[in-house]
Amino acid sequence: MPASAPTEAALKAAYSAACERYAALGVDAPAACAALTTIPVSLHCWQGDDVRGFEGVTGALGGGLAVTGDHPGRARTPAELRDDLDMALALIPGRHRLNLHAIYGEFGGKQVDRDEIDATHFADWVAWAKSRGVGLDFNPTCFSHPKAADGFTLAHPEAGIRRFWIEHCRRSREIGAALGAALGTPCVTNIWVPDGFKDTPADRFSPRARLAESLDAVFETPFPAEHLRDAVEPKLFGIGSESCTVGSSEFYLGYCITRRKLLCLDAGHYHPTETISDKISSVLLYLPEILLHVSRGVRWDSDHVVTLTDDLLAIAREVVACGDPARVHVGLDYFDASINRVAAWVIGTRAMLRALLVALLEPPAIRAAERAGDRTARLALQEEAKGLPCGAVWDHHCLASGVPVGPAWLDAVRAHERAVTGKRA
Ligand code: RNT
Ligand code: ZN
Repeated sequence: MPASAPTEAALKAAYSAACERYAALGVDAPAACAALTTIPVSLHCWQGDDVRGFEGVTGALGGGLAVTGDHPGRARTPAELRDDLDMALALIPGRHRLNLHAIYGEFGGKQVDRDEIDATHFADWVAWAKSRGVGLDFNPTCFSHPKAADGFTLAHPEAGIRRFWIEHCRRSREIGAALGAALGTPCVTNIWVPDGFKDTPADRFSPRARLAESLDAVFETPFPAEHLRDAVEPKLFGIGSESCTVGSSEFYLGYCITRRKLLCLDAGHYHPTETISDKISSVLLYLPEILLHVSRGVRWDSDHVVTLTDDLLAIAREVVACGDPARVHVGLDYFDASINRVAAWVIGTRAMLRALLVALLEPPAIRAAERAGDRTARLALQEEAKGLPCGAVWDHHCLASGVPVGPAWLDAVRAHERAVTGKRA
């Protein structure tokens, strides 16, 4: 017998019972839902096309990144990518953002090298974002390019190559500032460079000094904070840079604190047992704002689709527990080509939002127990909280936001696959 979707009346009844249950614990569930709508998640454009972009040259994915899988239907043009994003956004409650990479510019069939890009190449993205009411974020693309073929960009030993990537990153910041100005919401522009060593370097100091110097050159021009927020992203290792990454965690933590930049914490960029949830409160003590790249590493920085794991719940909890979620820009970063790419966006973004909702619904008695020094009660209440009816609140939040409740969103993705993505060669 096919399962039937719950009726609206059943969803509302479950929600009102859940609200009562939460209210008894001092938690205002409708207020939690209202708070959730104020937290945007930046969807990463690169899930839609396996990090290929629209430069027109189909080089291999570089920078030690890897996309695996051969599910049909990746977006091949900006119009297709926007179409797929529209589908995904229609299935996710709330207003969100789109995170673009420089290679997703629209170059009109011309060869425009990375040191020649400007805001005009993103005019159609701005028009789309305006009409959808979404903000844009941006990233220079310092990989998948002949001048990054040996694995070095901003820390390259040759000054000419460094200059090329400095120019690319400067232009990326100009574009970011233009996007932010056009849309009236600051564009978080995040720099990640792959620079690193496959095998034991003889000199770790000089490349790091070069990276700091290049970054300082990139950040020379100030832009208003209402238009642009600069972020930089550390990493532990990549494929082909297993022994030493120039832009390590310590490198960028020091850089951000001394240069007042946003630190980007990517969940896949640390040792496999190291989590970013514990880092959030530490770095927020020293930096006004940070960026998250929420991802899911499986055994390594594999960039699996984000799901509702303990790790994700812990990250969301810390975003909320810091007291001002606006200080944490939440972005997604994964790429899976083995499943429907629109579904990958929807699954990951809904998981992120559900984790944030769970955090917003946390009973205050847990913190109170800790303040009172009652570790037994803290642990008991943490465990009991896992059984609270957050699912009923989430379902109602989806209903109230006009998006499908439960797995019903999959029907829309399947229809889109039949009519659109499945027909792509
Ligand atoms: C790479 C970084 C970086 C990229 C994107 C495509 O390890 O996580 O953020 O994934 O820029
Ligand atoms: Zn990342």
